[in-house]
Amino acid sequence: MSTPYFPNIDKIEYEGPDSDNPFSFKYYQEDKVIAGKTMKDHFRFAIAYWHSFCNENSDPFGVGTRVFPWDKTDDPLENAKFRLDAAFEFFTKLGTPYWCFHDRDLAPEGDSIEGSEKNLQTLVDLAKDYQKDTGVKLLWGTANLFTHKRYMSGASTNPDFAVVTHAGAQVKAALDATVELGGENYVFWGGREGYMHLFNTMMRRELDHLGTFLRSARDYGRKIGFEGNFLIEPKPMEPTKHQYDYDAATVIGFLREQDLMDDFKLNIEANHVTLAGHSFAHDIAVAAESGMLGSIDANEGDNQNGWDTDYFPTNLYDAIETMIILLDNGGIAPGGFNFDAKIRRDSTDLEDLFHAHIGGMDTFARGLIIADNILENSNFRELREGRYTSFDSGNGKKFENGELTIEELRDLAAKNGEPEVRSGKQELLENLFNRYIR
Ligand code: XUL
Ligand code: CO
Repeated sequence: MSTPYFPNIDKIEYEGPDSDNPFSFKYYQEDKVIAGKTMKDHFRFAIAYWHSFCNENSDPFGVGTRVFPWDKTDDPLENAKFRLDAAFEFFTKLGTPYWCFHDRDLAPEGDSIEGSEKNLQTLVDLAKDYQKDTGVKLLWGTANLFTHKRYMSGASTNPDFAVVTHAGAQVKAALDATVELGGENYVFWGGREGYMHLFNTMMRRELDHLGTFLRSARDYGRKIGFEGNFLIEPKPMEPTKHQYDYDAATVIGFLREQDLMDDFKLNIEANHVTLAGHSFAHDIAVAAESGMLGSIDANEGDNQNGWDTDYFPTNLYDAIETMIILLDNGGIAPGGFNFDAKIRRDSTDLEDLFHAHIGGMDTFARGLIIADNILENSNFRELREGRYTSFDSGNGKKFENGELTIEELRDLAAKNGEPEVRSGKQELLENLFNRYIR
């Protein structure tokens, strides 16, 4: 590490909820064991390279507001090296064990395929040394198949095959980079894979191209020794009006149809799920209960508007709900919690990046403590599972096993008469949940 980019900030330590030091964790204590695992292992927190180190926070109405001290020269490749240095200083000061990147965050595009590959390789070589020196690991890599104008009508679903070949070149290089850096997962977010209008779209053809593309990426990844999960990150809209990877249930159906269930899982992003009209916990549950939960992009939307705000997560209630599902699921590994979140456009101090991540990590850590307390010390599970006891034995069990015909169901209804009315106890459960928030 050369220059300190965050000279006034030391390593962030746990000081507990009573500390008034904003540069300390109030709940996240990496070695604290909860439900048989350290907090570090529960979360496997990762930093999103793009938002934290590349995104200058421009919006459709104005230019960027963040000034990056690592943009020291006019040469984008040289700046990419300074950026890497700043990023690893940040990771180590914050104490997050993982990071995630897109190919183009790490290194600028060259003026040919070979030029882009060379730029990426230069940065991968450097990143390898930083990873070795700091112990920070790569949670996942991905390819940016949406910024360049050639991808304006999609990447692997583009109606022009020539564009598909470029997407292939980029994914190949991004997979090479991920494997070389020991990445534990590889992500596909749909980017512009979707459509703006059916008038100019052959949807079936595009979906099949997406499946074929993913199978070829999978085959290449396995060939070069990638053993981790491939992840699809659902999102219903933005940038296209309709994204093909709409939500968890849609993606699972697609993976099943395209024979990709063995190699792919899902990377669930909170704000994408809420854009699809669900709660964050809904898609976590859909994925987990299908054995398809791969990883999480932790962030938050805004109840008052309908786009991808990528706020840092501060909603404790959502965090508790998520952690209850994860505790039941046996955790998130080999995935993790990547903060796919950005500081606000007017959060212009470099240190704001620390406040944002400290807040996100503390929110989930506190959520974990409360979730574990609810599961261990309340009758939450009994109340939920108790509603289903009629399926635990007798004819209910037979039905669950697929051993009853519809005629037999009819005869049982006729014989047993009107069922007893049984309360769902929602309000009781909501009150129980709130009582544990302390
Ligand atoms: C976009 C998004 C991406 C993916 C990676 O909404 O979430 O940053 O996580 O391409
Ligand atoms: Co994301």
